[in-house]
Amino acid sequence: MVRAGNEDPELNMLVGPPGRRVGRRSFLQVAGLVAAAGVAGYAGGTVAGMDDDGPPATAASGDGPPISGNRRNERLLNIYNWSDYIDDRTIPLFQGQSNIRVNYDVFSSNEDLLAKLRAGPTDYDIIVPTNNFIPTYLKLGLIEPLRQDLVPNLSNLDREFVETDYDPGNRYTVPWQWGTTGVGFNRAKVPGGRVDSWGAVFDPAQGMAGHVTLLREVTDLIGCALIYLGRSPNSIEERDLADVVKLVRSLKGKVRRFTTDTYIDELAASETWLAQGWSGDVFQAQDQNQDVSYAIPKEGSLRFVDVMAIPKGAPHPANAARFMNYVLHPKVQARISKYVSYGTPVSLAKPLLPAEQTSDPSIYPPASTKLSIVTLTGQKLERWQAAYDQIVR
Ligand code: N2P
Repeated sequence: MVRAGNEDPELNMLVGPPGRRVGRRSFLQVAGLVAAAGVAGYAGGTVAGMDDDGPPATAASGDGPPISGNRRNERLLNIYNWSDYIDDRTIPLFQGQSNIRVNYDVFSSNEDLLAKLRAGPTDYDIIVPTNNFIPTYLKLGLIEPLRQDLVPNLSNLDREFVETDYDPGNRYTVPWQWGTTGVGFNRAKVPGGRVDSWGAVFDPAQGMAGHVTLLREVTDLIGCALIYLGRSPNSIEERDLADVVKLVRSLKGKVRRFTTDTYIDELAASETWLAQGWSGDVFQAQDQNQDVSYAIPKEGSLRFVDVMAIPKGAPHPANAARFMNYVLHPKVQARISKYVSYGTPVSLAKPLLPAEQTSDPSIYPPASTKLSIVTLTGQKLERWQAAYDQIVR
């Protein structure tokens, strides 16, 4: 058996210095690196065989002969994931083992992703919307059922990620990682060195002006502002939404920007001192700046699961299913989760993760933490989007 590359894949899995994050700006560079790794994987002219990631990676058949529509029988996979959401080894290792070449592109908000998918057919085989958008994708017919026969590792998923309201039985989606929305802050800059309330960003203290960022994402911006105002995180009352608009607009001059993909670097550089943000992103900033901390506000917050799905008519759905199967292997989950500091939906991966991550209540909050899951459908999607459009242009 010839393996792609000379390194022991066992070592490749978890050991090694943290590499570069696949962020928005570094994407092209990393894509080049990934492409090179893929070519190296083909060099021996063999397909990597049985290994610790599960059954032998067979040739990428199964998308069928070229058929009408967009289907293509080629060893290619086009992935569209969030920025800063993967380590830099998973894609090269998958390419080496499967002989499937990967194009990896990134987006930074659910609204951007949905708009792209609604605009017409794309070449993406895997997209990673957040769970609360899945009912909308299904209603609009934008995603197709999974080839579950190619994803035996679905059995590794924790039950709560199978018995969901958005996709019971994982007929369409496979969880990538999950997390919470909270506040990333710089202990050396914020008053008292700590944060425990949404007031930190929605009513920032004197001296914080220009160093606060909020999320450029409908669910988080509107949902957390509703929580701060003491309203239901699921409210669609016009009065509540008008109050949210008024509140966030009143922050003009204090909020530096609405962003989902620059606050990691800005927190790390001590340019932003208070960022409404997602758990793992803040921990990635903390890796670079020890003054950065994360808090889930006492008023409560939101929890999300980002899920892989296959756009309807995707060119390589079988390759997509193979990648999903790979990602569900505990060692691969551990590698990704260790790097991005988000929660894994595969508990079998936890023994492979550093204890300081699995015991961290900010990554795996106890049941007592007040966290809501918001689903954005129908009227709520319309009204929340309308409120958001009055704030973020
Ligand atoms: C990754 C952010 C993903 C969380 N940077 C948003 N659902």
